[in-house]
Amino acid sequence: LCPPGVLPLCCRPPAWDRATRPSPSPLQPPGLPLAPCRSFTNNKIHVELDESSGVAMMKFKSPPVNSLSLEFLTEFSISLEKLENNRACRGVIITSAVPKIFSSGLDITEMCGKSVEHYTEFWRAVQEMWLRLYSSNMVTVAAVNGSSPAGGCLVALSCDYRIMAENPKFSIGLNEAQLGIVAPFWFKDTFVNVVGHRIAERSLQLGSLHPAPEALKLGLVDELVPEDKLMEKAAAVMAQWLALPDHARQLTKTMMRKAVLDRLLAHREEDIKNFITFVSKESIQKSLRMYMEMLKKRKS
Ligand code: CO8
Repeated sequence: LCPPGVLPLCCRPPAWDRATRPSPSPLQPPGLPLAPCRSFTNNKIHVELDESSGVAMMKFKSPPVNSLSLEFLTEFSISLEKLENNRACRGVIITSAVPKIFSSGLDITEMCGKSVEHYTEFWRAVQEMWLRLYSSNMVTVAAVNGSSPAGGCLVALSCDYRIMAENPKFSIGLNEAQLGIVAPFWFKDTFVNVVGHRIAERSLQLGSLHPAPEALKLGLVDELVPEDKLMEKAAAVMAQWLALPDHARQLTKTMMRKAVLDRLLAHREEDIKNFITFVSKESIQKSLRMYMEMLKKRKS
């Protein structure tokens, strides 16, 4: 039994497995064999698997800004699990179908004026998404084709490789301090593992959002490429990583990431409690409301 708020992912059938596919499409004439199930779409994410290369393309499609709402995070975790359980899939490229935005990070409305039960469920879903992505056995490549603040940056940082569109208007970083909130320790750990302690410390304290060229200099992204070459490059990088035997790469990845993953796993419930205590404070609620108002004002 899953505790309340835990996604019962382990209980779901792998929807990509042709043998266990529940029923043929209504358009499928009776008696004909099932066509290979290659794509999967839900409300906020579209996934397409090329079974010949073993590479899936995951596209965020939740306009206006791909904010990581509870529904989004749930779909994200389920999509990752489906791919992970599909033997034909060895790697996933994560990108956005929304122009100019990779992801605007956690949906701030999920953290404003909600119940303790809601905060618990939401935060568990944030943890679940990160645990699945950061520990994935698949090769994960982020093709960052737009701005990527806070939780959006965490998604990119959790991948094995980051390629960003060469557009100085796109920025990336953990800007929590600008909202008057603090990046949780596992956001920080993930950041430190990519850019090192000094850069992470300065960037986190200042809540910096780094324009793409600066992000490259800091090592926050691995490569910049012209926007129209992004997917091509992501596919080339993926092919390079997939040229190695999976087991050696996977064991190495586990060795590099285990300590950080174990830290959250050991303190998961405490981390939820801390989040609830923090986000329930009137001063934090005020900061978040003011930030949302600032976003709206900036627009008008
Ligand atoms: N959550 C909810 N709504 C959002 C978010 C968000 N993260 N970001 C933008 N929106 C909304 C805007 O309010 C606006 O709504 P409306 O249309 O109703 O006015 C709509 O999306 C479109 O936004 P913009 O007009 O600003 O769109 P632009 O294309 O001009 O800019 C940006 C896009 C650059 C993404 C911009 O919206 C932005 O900077 N957003 C804020 C990003 C941000 O700071 N995210 C941080 C979230 S916090 C987080 O991820 C981690 C927190 C972990 C710690 C928690 C401990 C308490």
